[in-house]
Amino acid sequence: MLLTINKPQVPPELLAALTNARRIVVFTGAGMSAESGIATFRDKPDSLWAKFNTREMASPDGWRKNKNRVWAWYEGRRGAVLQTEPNAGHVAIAELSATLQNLHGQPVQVDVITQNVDNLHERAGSTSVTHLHGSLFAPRCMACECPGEFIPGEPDQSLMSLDPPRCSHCNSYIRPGVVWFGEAMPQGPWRHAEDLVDICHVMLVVGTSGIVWPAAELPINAHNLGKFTAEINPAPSELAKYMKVQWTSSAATGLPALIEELKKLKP
Ligand code: BV8
Ligand code: ZN
Repeated sequence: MLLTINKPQVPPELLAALTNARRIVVFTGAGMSAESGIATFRDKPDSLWAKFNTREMASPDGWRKNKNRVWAWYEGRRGAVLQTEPNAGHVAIAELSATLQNLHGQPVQVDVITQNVDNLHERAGSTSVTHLHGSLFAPRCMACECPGEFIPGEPDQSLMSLDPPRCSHCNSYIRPGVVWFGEAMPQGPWRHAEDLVDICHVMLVVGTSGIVWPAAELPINAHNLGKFTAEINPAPSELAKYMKVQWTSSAATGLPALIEELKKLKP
């Protein structure tokens, strides 16, 4: 019995837009890392916000009330990321610039803007990655903001409570280096992301529900600035109405298929 894996049909208008682009932004959310086994937040019964309460786990108030619970939870998430690998989608994004440059010989800049706090884009080889919501790998002192050190060794994902480490400068608590709900967006990455959207030709939106603000503003700005916008998501998101192309596919199947089709194109 011949098993035919039906390869996703790459939208031709997306191929054309990419071959003419010299600056490409890839805007990603939790769906980008889903096929690496990292839980998303909303779209599945076992998604994080189905099991945990954002106010308790991802807010300044939750940290004030129960630091040990919150620290253990983020260390568990860091452990999960350390135990997995970038998927074929992360790898395809890291290959996009070279693939296009081989096609037409012109320099192409690909910038990733992510809501994700994992390091899978970097581990896949992407060199321009802007984290809007911080990182699991950038703990800092909650008082003097100095970078903090993790307790050596693999984080134990089963712990429900764990003392946060102390700051070597002021002995205050080290907190997770992420942006919690109700916290202002770090201005450096935010401004940089806004600048990248202003100068891009194409924005690929991969694996986000487009529910969290102000991050969701960036794809909408790209649309309003007349950029070519395309979404890759198994289910149309809140952003679908701002997309020129809504491609019903997954990160780890759609993006590699895109690279494969681009490699077939003749200069
Ligand atoms: C702030 C870090 C003010 C922590 C995160 C305007 C309107 C309404 C509400 C607000 C508003 N403005 C502000 C708010 C409040 C809030 C907000 O947006 N609330 C939402 C819930 C309505 N925003 C904030 O609080 C922001 N701060 O506003 O501060 C302020 C200003 C000045 C001074 C003081 C304060 C800060 C928000 C940042 C929160 N931190 N993360 C952590 O990770 O624990 S957000 C976190 O959740 C992620 O970073 C990400 O951004 C978001 C999850 O969304 P997605 O990534 O899209 O994931 P989701 O699960 O929802 O969807 C997955 C998608 O993937 C689905 O579409 C699915 O179909 C798709 N998919 C699944 N599998 C695949 C796939 N796609 C492709 N391939 C697959 N295989
Ligand atoms: Zn300190």
